[in-house]
Amino acid sequence: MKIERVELLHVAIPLVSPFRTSFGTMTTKDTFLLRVVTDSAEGWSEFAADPEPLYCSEFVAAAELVLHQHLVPRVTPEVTAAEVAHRTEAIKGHKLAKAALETAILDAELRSYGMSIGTFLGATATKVPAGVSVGIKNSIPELISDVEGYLAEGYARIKLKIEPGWDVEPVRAVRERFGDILLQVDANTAYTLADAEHLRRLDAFDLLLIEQPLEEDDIRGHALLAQRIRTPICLDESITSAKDAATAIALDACRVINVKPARVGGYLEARRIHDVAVAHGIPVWCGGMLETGIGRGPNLALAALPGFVLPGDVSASRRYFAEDLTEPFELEDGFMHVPTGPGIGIEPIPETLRRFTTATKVLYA
Ligand code: OSB
Ligand code: MG
Repeated sequence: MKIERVELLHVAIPLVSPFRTSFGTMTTKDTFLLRVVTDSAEGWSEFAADPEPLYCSEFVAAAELVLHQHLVPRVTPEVTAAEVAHRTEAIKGHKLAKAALETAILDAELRSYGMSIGTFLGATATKVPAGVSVGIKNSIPELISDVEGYLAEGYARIKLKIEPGWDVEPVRAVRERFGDILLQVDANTAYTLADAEHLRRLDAFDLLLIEQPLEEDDIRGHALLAQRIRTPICLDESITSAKDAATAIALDACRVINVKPARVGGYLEARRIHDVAVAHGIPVWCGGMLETGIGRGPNLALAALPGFVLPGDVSASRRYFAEDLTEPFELEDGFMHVPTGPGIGIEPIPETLRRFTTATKVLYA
């Protein structure tokens, strides 16, 4: 497949409400899309990180530079999606930037074959149960009211963001008020092993899992914590490859894995993590990064693989945005439908994209 043009489009889309985590508060989805034009089809992707390196070390400006100067030159003019990781291997790190590049090329390639990404990855479901990630709130009543709204909409699972000072009490309040719902928490690395006894108090609430309690590079810490709490540990930030997943599983550092395609360099590596996890009997679920429809479409396809046995952070467009860049993804009886069209199965609405685009840059022509 011959690449003729690569464009980077900065977009800024307001969130319906601020999203607060242990690492910061987001009010706008401020990122970029990649558009790859080839001799046979056009492909789209979305960069998953933010303007500031708070969730991970990558950020928008750095990704733009590394794509322009180091990644795009290595894949042009002729490449297949399967070759992208290999060709860019010499460039250390920058997995989210690599994922954006590989995904746009994969989208173009699959569109040229008329094949959906779900079919390509091995999806076995046509719809997937949707969870929702609920940010840190100013008060427990505010949290209860938000969770009540999401449950009324039909979400199949609630994830509460936690941090020191906002953990046991909000979890207790939600459990007491809503009873036997699927409930889990995400700390985004906010604790240390010294907090083990405190975190053990969460064992009383029968959570599905606690996501990434400790630092990203602390696999051993997670293994030690796992011996001291009953709540299953799920890793997010720590897992950046199938190799990491195999290591974490072998060291008993996690009993569940959050698979985010962007964090691991793309959908091909995400599928390998799924395969490693399935081989070890480790359940996985599809994480999210508050993506627009461009990121959500392919995430839904991944979430339809058979090892994705827990509801993912794949919520409806309206949970994030009053207006999405694509036709909105909607919740139906607690499920989200997997796109079936060629490639990622969704594209930006031109007029909407134009309104939300703040700058365009040609990376290759
Ligand atoms: O840790 O899973 C996370 C959003 C941005 C960055 C990191 C995370 C999240 C979420 C939201 O939890 C998931 C979503 O609904 O997209
Ligand atoms: Mg997380």
